[in-house]
Amino acid sequence: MKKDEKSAVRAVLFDVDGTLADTERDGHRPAFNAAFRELGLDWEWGVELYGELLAITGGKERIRHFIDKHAPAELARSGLDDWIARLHKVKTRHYVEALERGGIPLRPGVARLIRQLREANIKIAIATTTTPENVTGLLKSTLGEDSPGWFDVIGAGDIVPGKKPEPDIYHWVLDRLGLPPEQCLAIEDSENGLRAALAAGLDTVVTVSDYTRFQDFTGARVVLSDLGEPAQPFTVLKGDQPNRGWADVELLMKLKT
Ligand code: XBP
Ligand code: MG
Repeated sequence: MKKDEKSAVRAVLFDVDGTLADTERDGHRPAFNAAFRELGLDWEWGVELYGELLAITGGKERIRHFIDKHAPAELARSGLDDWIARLHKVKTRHYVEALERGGIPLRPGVARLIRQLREANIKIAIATTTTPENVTGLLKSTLGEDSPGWFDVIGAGDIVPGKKPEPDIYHWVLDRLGLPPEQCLAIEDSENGLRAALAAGLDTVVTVSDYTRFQDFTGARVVLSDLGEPAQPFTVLKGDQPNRGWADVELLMKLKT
């Protein structure tokens, strides 16, 4: 393989929560709280507590961690795992309803970059910890009914045993893309996501979100405020200043060389 072929970006793998959209504080968090109320629990995850709970990826895993730390009396509940799964299903319903109301927009530059990648015949894929319905719900409510079909691979939720920071979901997606990591690029917003992508051998662009701004992004190719738009350029938080303020195909290609 020639060097150019080796370094060309043939696919971009997008994380979802925090990367495509700012979903956590005003999307997932209220959906968890609505599910707690619906099941008669007096739990309320505030903005700050939720920021701490985000260290645990996966909604079911996050609830389990909360019980361990803050509600240990629930550990005596029989069939605890099934009960958590039921509670989480209610949460997913509330979250998808919020998406259907159009409550969660894409972050700057995301729709533009996705369109440009498609025009350039670069594959696009999703590698996320979140539940599959949440991914299709977000894509449909923001990019249109047929947009899930734009993605060559959507890897989401419980299809792999280890959630991020384990690299399992990235391995799964790369395997289905049939591409080596050297020909792909990941876009992530969190330290857990970055660790997962790096462990799968992927060059990674980080676009920070409010919850992740101060995390450790050692190893990222570049850390940006967001993907930027010509009229609303990004800020470079770590890495070389590119010659423009928005991520496009040319800039992503440059990052690989
Ligand atoms: C996302 C997550 C998810 C969401 C909630 O992490 O950790 O758990 O917070 O989704 P990442 P579910 O962006 O690194 O993939 O409740 O559907 O799990
Ligand atoms: Mg994320």
